[in-house]
Amino acid sequence: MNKKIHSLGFLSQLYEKSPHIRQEDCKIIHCTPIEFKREVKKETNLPIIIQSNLDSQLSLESSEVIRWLEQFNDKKIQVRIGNFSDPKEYAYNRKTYESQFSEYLLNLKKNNQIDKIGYLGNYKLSQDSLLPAWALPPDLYSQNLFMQPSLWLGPSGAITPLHTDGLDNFAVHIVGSKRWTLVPIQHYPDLEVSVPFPDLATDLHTSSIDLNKLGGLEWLKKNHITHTQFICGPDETLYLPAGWFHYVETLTPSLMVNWWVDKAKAKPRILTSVK
Ligand SMILES: O=C(O)CCC(=O)C(=O)O
Repeated sequence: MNKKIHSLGFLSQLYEKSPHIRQEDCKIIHCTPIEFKREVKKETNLPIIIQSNLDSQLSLESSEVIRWLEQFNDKKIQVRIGNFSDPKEYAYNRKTYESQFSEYLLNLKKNNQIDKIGYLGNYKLSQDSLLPAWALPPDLYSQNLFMQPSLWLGPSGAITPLHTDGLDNFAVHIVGSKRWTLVPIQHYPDLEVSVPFPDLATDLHTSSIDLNKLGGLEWLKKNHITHTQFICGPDETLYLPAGWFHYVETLTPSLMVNWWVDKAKAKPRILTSVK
């Protein structure tokens, strides 16, 4: 096993400073937006699901969603294809095809098959994109602490293999549900990690463990890797503290917008205050 802790980026500092989380304490916390700041101050470094008070009950067919997505219709997009759970394809041999947003959306509605249409993951929204309240992170921090958000749109079966981004993340689930499997950064040395784009993305550290092939939770349990797994869905925002490894499976056709905290403006885990 590659036990190396790559000294690139902020991850090595996070690794040094993160509290050790025991399996019995590794669970997802649920709270309201108001309770969130209080939860975060406890510095447990645990992920939190924030239940929105909007109760928007949206689907890909809702008129608000259709109207919102229309603004992207003419955009050219790169859609991920291939073996989604394969870490090598994710990190090093990523395959994409070019499409137009409107065409992809139409295909997604007609044909919910990952091998036919692929996954529009991490589509960066431009500065002039309009964002409705149900796509925003909880109104607790100044909007300018966040980087431009990304949109994730895809059918069931879309998988993002195990990796960490080194940034605090608010993943706003708008339509559909995803299963998240999380591993705290203390297990960095056990996860055969590499940095696929050292010049472009120093904070993207990917694991070569193919959780899909190895049997997911069973593999984690067998190897005594602390972990938690849960499903996150509409009107919920996952707060994922910087450093957590995540493996994400789309369970039903899904639309999500995620907001990374810009570390040039706020230290990763400002929320839990890594000095
Ligand atoms: O939803 C996904 O497929 C992956 C999301 C992700 O990796 C992230 O929000 O950092």
